[in-house]
Amino acid sequence: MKLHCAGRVLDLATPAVMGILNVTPDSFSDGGRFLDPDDALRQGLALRAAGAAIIDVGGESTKPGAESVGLQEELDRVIPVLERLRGACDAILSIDTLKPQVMREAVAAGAGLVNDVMGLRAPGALAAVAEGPAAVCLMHMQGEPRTMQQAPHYEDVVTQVSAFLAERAQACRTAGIAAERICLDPGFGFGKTLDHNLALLAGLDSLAAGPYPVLVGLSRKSLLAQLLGRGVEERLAGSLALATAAVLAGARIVRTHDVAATVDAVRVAAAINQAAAAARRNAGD
Ligand code: PT1
Repeated sequence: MKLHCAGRVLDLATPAVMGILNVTPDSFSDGGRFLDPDDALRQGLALRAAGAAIIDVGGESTKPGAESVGLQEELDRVIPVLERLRGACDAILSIDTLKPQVMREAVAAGAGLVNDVMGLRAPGALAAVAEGPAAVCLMHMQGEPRTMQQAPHYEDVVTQVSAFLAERAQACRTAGIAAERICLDPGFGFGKTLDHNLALLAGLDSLAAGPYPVLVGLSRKSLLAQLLGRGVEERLAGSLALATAAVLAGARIVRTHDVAATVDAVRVAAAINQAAAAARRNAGD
């Protein structure tokens, strides 16, 4: 499986790690640390050195309860960081945004992937991606960040999330975005209870069996507080367990704060997947 990101081809035969670079004052685990563009550049280079194939730059927090930021504020945060990273780092750059104008300017500044937790539902977002060369990550979210955790409800979370993502992928294709430019994300923690998140992880193999690569973001999320009772700085082991489970189920991109440790977990899980594929070939099916 491959993802075509603005002239670069990301080979996902072995799963890739996406490192998180938050340029926000309020992100849930590292808010305010990389607001200065030169600090953000250093952090981006560190994520790359630790093994991230993709660096995901975000200027608006979408964690539960987060408030939105204005267009100019978001541009002022992310564009200088993308411009610096483009010149200094060979990772694929990703822009985590909901706003079509940020998508456009970020791609012009070097982003090869648009990571949209709204799945390009904002007016003009499909066109903003279609007119450029970047890939897109379509994520599922029920509700909006400020209120999405108030009363999440599904009849069948795996079926509904899969149907939503299939519909958004089709909307992209209709807008002129090639299949090779699309990846999908079930949106762990976005309008989901603990049971919903666990059901999605347990059913991830069915989404991963489809035509599009699957990205997962589980790093340090509050489902680990619910499962383990741990604070945000104490969730590495739990996050690695979730990343391992996701790759065993077929996830191709893992979004994380903790790149070096996650690269190891992903490599272990990928080796198990390869052994499973070899065993299937030997059995002749
Ligand atoms: C994600 C993701 C993202 N998550 C993609 N982009 C965040 N593609 C930002 C909690 O429960 O999963 N996929 N961009 C961060 N969002 C959250 C959500 C952070 C929930 C924390 C929680 O703690």
